[in-house]
Amino acid sequence: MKKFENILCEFPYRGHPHIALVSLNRPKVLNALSTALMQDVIDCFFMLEDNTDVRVIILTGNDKAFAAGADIAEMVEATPIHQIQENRFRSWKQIPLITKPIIAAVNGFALGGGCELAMSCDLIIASDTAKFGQPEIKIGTIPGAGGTQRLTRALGKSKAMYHILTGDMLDAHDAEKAGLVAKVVPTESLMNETFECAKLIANKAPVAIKLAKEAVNAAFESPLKEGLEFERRNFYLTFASQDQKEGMRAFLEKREPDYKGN
Ligand code: DAK
Repeated sequence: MKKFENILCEFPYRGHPHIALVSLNRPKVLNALSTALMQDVIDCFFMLEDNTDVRVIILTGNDKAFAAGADIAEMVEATPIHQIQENRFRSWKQIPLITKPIIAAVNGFALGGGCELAMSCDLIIASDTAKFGQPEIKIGTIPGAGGTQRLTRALGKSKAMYHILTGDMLDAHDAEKAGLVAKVVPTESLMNETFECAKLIANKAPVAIKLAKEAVNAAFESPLKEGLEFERRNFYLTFASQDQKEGMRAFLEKREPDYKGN
């Protein structure tokens, strides 16, 4: 497994042949998302994407922070022209290219880019001490990696306005009530619960999982009529896979399916 400077990558995770764990690892700065860290994340995601044994990726931080945002020290003197010239944020745009499900396991702060990174994952499991927010307004800027769009879709306009215009954080239970978070669990069981969720996904047919992920994401990017058409095509496509035959036969034969990923 390749070594990265700013993250840890574990595969197989807890001995599971299809689950990988990626941990953000700049604890001294609450996992501030520097350009180098984000490059490591995306390089690692692509490495896992290319490994056909990997079916689910978990992304996490540490006890205090998932990530407290982009690295302010790196941004403070930036000019628009430098940011365009250096294309500093290019790795962010590549996250949607990952076709395997990514679960964010969030402990502590998920702020600014940290909240946006969690929202870029496919689902979020949060510890009961997690705090979400877009505090950019407090430092004279606004969200830049999807916060105004994804938080608004998750919370609705009024709540998103409140959090984005005041910079006030949202606790884990409010985030769950609003649908931003799939599940809130006690801090000490965050990784166990996330692993259980990853196992539930990893033992399904991998092609169907990818097609389902793609179809759910289409709900955010298309009008209903187009989204329904997209879903129908992906549904038909699952019938080209051996795993669909295996899944339905196993049901009728009252046994567990043995998915091969084809
Ligand atoms: N960047 C750099 N350093 C950070 C940091 C950050 N975002 N957050 C925390 N740190 C550092 C602190 O400076 C401190 O360093 P030392 O003083 O020890 O050297 C250390 O981490 C511990 O932090 P604190 O001492 O502040 O810890 P506290 O527990 O007192 O407070 C806190 C925790 C999370 C409330 C506080 O650290 C905080 O408010 N942090 C900043 C949160 C924030 O404003 N985040 C938004 C940043 S802007 C884009 C992509 C992404 C973005 C934009 C565009 N594109 C794709 C275009 C994202 C922008 C942002 O995220």
